[in-house]
Amino acid sequence: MSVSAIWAPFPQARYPEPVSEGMVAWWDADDPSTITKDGSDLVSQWNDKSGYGNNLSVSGDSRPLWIPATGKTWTVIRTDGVDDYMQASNSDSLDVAYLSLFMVLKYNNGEEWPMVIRKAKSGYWTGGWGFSGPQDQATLRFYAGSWNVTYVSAPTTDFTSYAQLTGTYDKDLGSQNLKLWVNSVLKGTDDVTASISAPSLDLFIGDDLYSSAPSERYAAGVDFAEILMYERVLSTDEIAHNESYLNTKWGL
Ligand SMILES: [Ca+2]
Repeated sequence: MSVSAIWAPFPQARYPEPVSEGMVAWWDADDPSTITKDGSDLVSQWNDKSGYGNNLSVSGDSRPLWIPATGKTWTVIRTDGVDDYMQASNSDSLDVAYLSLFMVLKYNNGEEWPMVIRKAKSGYWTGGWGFSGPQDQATLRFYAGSWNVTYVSAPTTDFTSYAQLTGTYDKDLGSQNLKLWVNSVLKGTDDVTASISAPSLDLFIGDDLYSSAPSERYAAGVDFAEILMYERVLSTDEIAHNESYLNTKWGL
């Protein structure tokens, strides 16, 4: 028996694992074992790999589309920018006081005030944290506390190709509590000390349900590749590790 025959059944790791300490959600669109879809590739569930069971789900016309691997990208989950979203029920683990967020995504289209990811505190505009756009969609904002007051912006054109973003929020810093990097370049900081803990509302990607009618929702058409969420602020070395993991994995 040849060496290759002995080892062939064992899959080789393609990249190192992300930091695990403090991870409360891990959605990986390139892991088919986490995705439930129908024969039309409409996704009804996208499971969390953190161990906390913060699974995303949705039904009916709001199901996003699973996109098979093409070119340098792996498989991704695409919200249509019309009515697609996914929702993770509120949980103790998602109710964070500190935050590190890593995402790989591409922005395709959306409505005014497109909402990419959000964990609101009370009412869809209020409190919590998220990554969303203003009315003109010229920028996308990583915000904490208040979507229209305390945020760091990046041009939406940063995300018209696949990009990696890192956002951190440390409520205990005296200033520069909120930071956003895109492709490892710091886009800015903001001073905010508001609580982002969200005792009651669910986490959403692609859109949310906290407005009165579908016509008043804020859909974002996004190719979601991977999302990592932590309940603590990762160190500089840990951030570099996760960015290297994501950039290597997704060919950025
Ligand atoms: Ca749809």
